[in-house]
Amino acid sequence: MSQLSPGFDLWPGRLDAAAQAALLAEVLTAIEAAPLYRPATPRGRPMSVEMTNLGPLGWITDAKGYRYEARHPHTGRPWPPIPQALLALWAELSGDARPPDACLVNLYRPGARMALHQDRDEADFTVPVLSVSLGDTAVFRLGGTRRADPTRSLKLASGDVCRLAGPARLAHHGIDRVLAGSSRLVPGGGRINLTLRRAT
Ligand code: MD3
Ligand code: FE
Repeated sequence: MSQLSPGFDLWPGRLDAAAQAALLAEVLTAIEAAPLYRPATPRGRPMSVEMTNLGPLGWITDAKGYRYEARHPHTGRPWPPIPQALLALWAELSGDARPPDACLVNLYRPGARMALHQDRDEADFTVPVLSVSLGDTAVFRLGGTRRADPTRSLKLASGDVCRLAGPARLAHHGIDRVLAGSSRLVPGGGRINLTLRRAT
């Protein structure tokens, strides 16, 4: 594990190839029940990232704003459960005794990106966020609590796990781009990011 800035911990290759394939298979099965969709920002701009969620609550965005909801906005059904392997990873690495209640699934097909933002729709910012990367390598940007703070760029590869805690929990961050063809894990190409959170 390495700490690249206060509160930001990275475990490169924390999941080996077999663990990545097993986790991806579970996520792809869950996606059959809770299809990926392309959300729109509150201002009505479609995001380039496709999303779905796992767990009791899921993060959504639409004309009404950003929030957590218990049901898929298109199917109206509850989100599928968070895979056991992810709950075990949270128990091992989060440093938080209570389990996550939300797991956002982001799919980046070639050309998708995520603008610099903060994650602040959760009730308690003392609870860390844990992120798992699968598939193509992403160029990730990490800044500070203030939008104008300097940023650094680092790569997140398949199997990498990172934790955002303490001062990094409210850091600005985004995905500048995804390196197409850098992994063969995701069918059709691309990158899947799983973020475990406690929303409540
Ligand atoms: C830093 N996801 O879902 S993961 C997001 O790769 C999100 O899909 C990106 O930003 C992705 O909100 C980045 C790494 C990450 C996740 C949550 C964070 C970094 C974070 C929360 C606070 C600070
Ligand atoms: Fe984020």
